[in-house]
Amino acid sequence: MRTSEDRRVPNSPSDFSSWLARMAWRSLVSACCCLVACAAAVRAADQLTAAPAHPGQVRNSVGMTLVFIPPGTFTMGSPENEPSREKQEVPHRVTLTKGFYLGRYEVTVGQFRQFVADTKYRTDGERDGIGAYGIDEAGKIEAMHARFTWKTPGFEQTDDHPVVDVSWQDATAFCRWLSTKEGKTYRLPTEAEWEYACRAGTDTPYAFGPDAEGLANAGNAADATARARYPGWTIGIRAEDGHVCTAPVGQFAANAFGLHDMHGNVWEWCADWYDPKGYANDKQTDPSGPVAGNDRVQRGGGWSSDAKRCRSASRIGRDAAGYRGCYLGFRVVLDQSRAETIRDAGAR
Ligand SMILES: [Ca+2]
Repeated sequence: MRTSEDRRVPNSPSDFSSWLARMAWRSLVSACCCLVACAAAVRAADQLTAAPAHPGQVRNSVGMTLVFIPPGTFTMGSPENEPSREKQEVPHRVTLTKGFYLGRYEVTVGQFRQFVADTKYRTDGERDGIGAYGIDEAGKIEAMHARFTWKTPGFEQTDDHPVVDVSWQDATAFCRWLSTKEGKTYRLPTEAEWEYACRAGTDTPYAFGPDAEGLANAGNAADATARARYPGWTIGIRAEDGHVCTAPVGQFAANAFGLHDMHGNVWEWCADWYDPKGYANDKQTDPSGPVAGNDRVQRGGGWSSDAKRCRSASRIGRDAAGYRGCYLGFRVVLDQSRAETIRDAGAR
């Protein structure tokens, strides 16, 4: 604000210099105040943008944390200029009309162990005696064998590691058990829900940007750590991510939704049947995939995957009962309306 002193007309050279200096100082102070105010406004706007549209998360009876994912519209698939993309990643706009809760982490060995202890469940690989894929000492992924199961995939796993060597049917059996146990609705995410959650508002190849080397911070994939242990490996990022096989869940940076390990660690089963031709017949609002098929969708890539397989849009399909990989697990969705009940009941 100008004072009467400022408005007074200078009537000598020295008076004029003094007046000019005073005005310059006031202009500088005013500009600084403006910058501070602008920065505060930007910070406030960022906080508003980042603020969840719904109370953030719930914790369930098996110690699983699930994060609320708000409804929204996004481009599913990859642009035609994305490096290493595949034709099947057809870009198309998809709207999800309902929010949902998604596991912050992949389902762990410890959580799967609770399911098995409660039900005496035997996985497909244990029941049919064919077992699952495992890895040998040289780092070769071996053919499925009875010695490889979710308890013995060929490498050390603690209760905090993601469960592997489970079929799609095993994963959905886990969801049914948890639904019955809590009187809620747990299920695998649809493929659209999975990609929407993985992208968390981004349209780059990875949720952290375009450079695959960022996986060293954001996702456990094939890397220099694995190549040092398995010299026969030629794939992976140049950097070290510190993990040869699976990492305990939550070791890598979360995306903007607060989800960990969407890129890498283990491939994750989705609910949908897999259409290798892309999304030609899928609806654009709350899509749930083809009505029938031979395989179920897997997303996200795993610890033995090259970076391109860990991209947000990358997808493959495998047999629902017969395929069990030591780089393949899952995470679960809790339907929102049911989650509200948990939150209202005061769950942590
Ligand atoms: Ca790794």
